[in-house]
Amino acid sequence: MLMRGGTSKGAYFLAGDLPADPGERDDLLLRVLGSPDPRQIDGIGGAHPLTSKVAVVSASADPSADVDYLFLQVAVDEPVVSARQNCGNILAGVGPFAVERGLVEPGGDRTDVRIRLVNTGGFATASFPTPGGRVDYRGGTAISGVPGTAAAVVLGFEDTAGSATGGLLPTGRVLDVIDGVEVTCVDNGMPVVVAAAEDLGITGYEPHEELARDAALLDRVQSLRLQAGKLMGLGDVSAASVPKTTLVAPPRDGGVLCTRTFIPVRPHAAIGVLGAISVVTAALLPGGVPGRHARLPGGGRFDVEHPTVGGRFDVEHPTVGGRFDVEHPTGHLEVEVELDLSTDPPTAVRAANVRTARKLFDGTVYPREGNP
Ligand code: NQM
Repeated sequence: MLMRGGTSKGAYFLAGDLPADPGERDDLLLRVLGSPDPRQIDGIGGAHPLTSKVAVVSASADPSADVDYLFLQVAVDEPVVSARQNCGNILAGVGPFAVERGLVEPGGDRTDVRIRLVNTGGFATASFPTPGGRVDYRGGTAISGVPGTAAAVVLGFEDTAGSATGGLLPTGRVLDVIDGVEVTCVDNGMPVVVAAAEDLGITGYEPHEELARDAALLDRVQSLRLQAGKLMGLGDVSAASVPKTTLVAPPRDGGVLCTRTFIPVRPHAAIGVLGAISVVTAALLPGGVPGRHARLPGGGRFDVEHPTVGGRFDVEHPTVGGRFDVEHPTGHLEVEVELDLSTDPPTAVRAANVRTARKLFDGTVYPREGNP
């Protein structure tokens, strides 16, 4: 089934319809999507990382989950399929797909599907309308980057900290200096290197197309993420889709923070779901880079010095969080994030986001024959 999930698009498969051997599976998926080829002309990929994605879904063996979701990023112009990251956008289609394929019984007017995130561990619950026992994709929810409106798919996340790296602060610090630039390396569902846009010589308000033409900037982003990858315990990330890099600036359109994100070096027209959750997490840590540029609501009393993140927090009310509007090149992404600062490192309590998804096509795909 071809689905739009949030601001991404991908091919959704039942695990049992794909080869069990990961090498054979990846070889097939490259041919299905049409990679490697910058136009993916001989496959169903959309010639962009955000439209060259795959979800593999199966009933979960974990008693606390309904389904398992494995996300695969199929590179566009290289013969590479990577399972090293989550995708919160493609996740939005997983619950509806599970109901469409009969893996989950619809639960009345709305159905909640509990999803195990196979790539990284952690869980998500997707809640969406199923009136009369059928998924209803129609609705009044607009998300920026998608024309029109559709039904809301409400996503709640648990256990996302250290998704690919093992820790919320994978370097063990809230601040690192790479190439003379202060960065905060964070992983609350997505490993991200966060730096101030001004420290890389841009305002942070440039259109993403302009950033894509700035070869010197892209070289600096690549250098930052290669070194950050090592510090974050990810090893050599030259061929990996993580970590992402996000450059931040003060908000200028009513949000809490303005962002320009690179996936991993190509500028994103928006920002990923778990990417935004991770950047907001970093902004909530008192000693981190993005907090200096963010306009965070509330604040609260900070009484005690935190050993790792430096800032002070209220021991009686150690939970910080709320709903945050993140500005990106083409609009806004709203995420909910809650952290407990009384632990060291801080604990990611929960996160949430509203997406929409839509079934686009259901049928038989005919992969190109031969080697990718
Ligand atoms: O961060 C792009 C996207 C994503 C990932 C990327 C995502 C997420 O916008 O949860 O959704 O970071 O490669 O779909």
